[in-house]
Amino acid sequence: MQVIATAGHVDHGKSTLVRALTGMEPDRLEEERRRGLTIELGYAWTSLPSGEQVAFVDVPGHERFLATTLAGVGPVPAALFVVAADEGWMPQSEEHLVALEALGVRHGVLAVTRADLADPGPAREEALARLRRGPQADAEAVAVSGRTGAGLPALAAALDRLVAALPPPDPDAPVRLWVDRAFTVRGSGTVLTGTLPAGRIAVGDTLLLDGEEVRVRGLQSLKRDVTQAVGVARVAVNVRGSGAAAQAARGAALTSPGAWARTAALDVRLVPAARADPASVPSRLVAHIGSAAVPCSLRPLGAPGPQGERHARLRLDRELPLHVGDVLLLRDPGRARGDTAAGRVRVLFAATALDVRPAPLPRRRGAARARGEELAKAAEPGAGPLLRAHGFLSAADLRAMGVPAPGEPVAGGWHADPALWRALPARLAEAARAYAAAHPLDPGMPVEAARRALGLPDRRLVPALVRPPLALEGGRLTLGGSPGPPPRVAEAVRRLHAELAPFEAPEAGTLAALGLGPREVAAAVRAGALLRLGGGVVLLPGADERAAAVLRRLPQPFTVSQARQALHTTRRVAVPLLEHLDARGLTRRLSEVLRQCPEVAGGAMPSGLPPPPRSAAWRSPPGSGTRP
Ligand SMILES: Nc1nc2c(ncn2[C@@H]2O[C@H](COP(=O)(O)OP(=O)(O)OP(=O)(O)O)[C@@H](O)[C@H]2O)c(=O)[nH]1
Ligand SMILES: [Mg+2]
Repeated sequence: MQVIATAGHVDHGKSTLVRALTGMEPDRLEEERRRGLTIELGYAWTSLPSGEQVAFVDVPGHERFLATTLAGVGPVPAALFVVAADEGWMPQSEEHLVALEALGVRHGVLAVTRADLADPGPAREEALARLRRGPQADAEAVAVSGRTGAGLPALAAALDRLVAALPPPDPDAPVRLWVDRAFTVRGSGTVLTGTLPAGRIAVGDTLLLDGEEVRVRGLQSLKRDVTQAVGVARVAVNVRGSGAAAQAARGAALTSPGAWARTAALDVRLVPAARADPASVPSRLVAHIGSAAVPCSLRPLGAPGPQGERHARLRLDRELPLHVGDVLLLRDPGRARGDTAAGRVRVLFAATALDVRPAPLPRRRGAARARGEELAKAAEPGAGPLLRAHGFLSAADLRAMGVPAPGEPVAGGWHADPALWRALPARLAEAARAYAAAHPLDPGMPVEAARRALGLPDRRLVPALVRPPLALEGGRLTLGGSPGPPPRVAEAVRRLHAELAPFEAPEAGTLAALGLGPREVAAAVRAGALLRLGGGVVLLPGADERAAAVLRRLPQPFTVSQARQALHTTRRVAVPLLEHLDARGLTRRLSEVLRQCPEVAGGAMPSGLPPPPRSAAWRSPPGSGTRP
């Protein structure tokens, strides 16, 4: 199926032609029939000679109903452009053509109607000359009469050729159905109709209606029940949902979840419409896209370029689901009836969305111009310029913006601007060094602090930026190498060296007097300046190796008490020291009370040492009488 919208000046015979082609009545309102004027969008359909189905959205031509006309043309890929043989090119012919150009509707057929009333030749030449300068340059022209039926077969054949030439839409594209009618059916709830340009809707789908979840309960296409519809199609969707469904009206959008950026702010490239006067841009405009018409304000970003193109930030009065690359038509709502007869066209700009989630502009002077220059640099909208502006975008962000991902994410599903990503490891190392200098007692910069220091959106990015000698240990960034304890701690440890016997553990009071609180002790232990044993006991570094050497000289195996005496220390130190030696494999625990040094287990004695004294101690019953 294809969907085609009519376009053309009031009374030129659009509705008559649709009626003649389809046998269906596009003007459904009593008022329309009475006044002989289309006021609302009309819908009709038929099969072309090829068998292809085509649906028409019939728009009003009267200048007062331009907003309705734009809602009809907006979501549709092709136009049936109507010019009356007896009147020729008229103001709304011009205005509608300019609108088609701004909306990017490039496919169409020209019907020169009322050919029974006048020679269609002059009107045809005039119209084709104008069309050739615009988006419908390739349109075929056919002279017809809606009254006599002359030319209708030729028109149907031309429509067949038009339809065959239209690019096939992607059936897997995300859904965005701009609602052109919403009504309530007793017992079934809300029905939304619109032109589905691409993608697929099926009964049972969960979609978003203006951001709110709804379920598709039923589906019709051209008045027939279907289980699914694939764009291009005219569809009527029966939805179940809470608030949004009841309030839905023309301009609402039914979208695939996660596939569109709902936004009220966007940065755009403006191309002035033909014959628009861009010098006098009002500050309040109406933005048209699909069937939506949303008042908006426009803030220029810098001065216009050589072709009059310029950049601006649009602020919409309500959020719309948009992709980068979408084109919005900007209309001047201020001009009154009769205005266009003077040749003024109310379509001012085609605005192409370059960023649908722009960062707030900094308050400083020149920020708007700088942003405009940044936007001007990007030839095509896409991931590159977006990442340059945002630094990071998640895969989900890019999907919602409708932008293909540029290769693989750097980490955690994030894509990064390549230049920024290259610069970040050095900045991370710098931040870790600065942190270490500011927090000498900390074991390293916490990952979260690093994320904040670098302004990263996610802490999962931090590990991917660590380069040696920087390392990530226990959720902190360490500088690598052995930087030694902070100077104050080193000095205190030097004084301990002077005061303590080799296997003497300082008391808590001694440590405190030297300024070695728990944090300082921890820093000294990390730097290897103190050896921590169990039970809060600390010794000077290397005490374990030296103790093992002494113990090797004892008769094997030996008791805790024998070890304590040999080391000239207390039980408070000996017990955790032996456990530490066990853990390091320097002693082996044989029983509750006995240990030996592994090196001498086979009977070999360390050479060069005198045989151990055969003191009485080793013969005393293990564990008895050995307490200090
Ligand atoms: N003689 C003749 N009259 C026509 C022809 N087509 C339309 N008309 C008449 O022209 C008048 C306007 O026709 P419509 O089809 O309502 O025109 P329209 O373009 O739909 O008008 P709007 O929707 O209001 O913009 C009606 O009186 C039609 O009967 C035609 O081919 N021949
Ligand atoms: Mg009409």
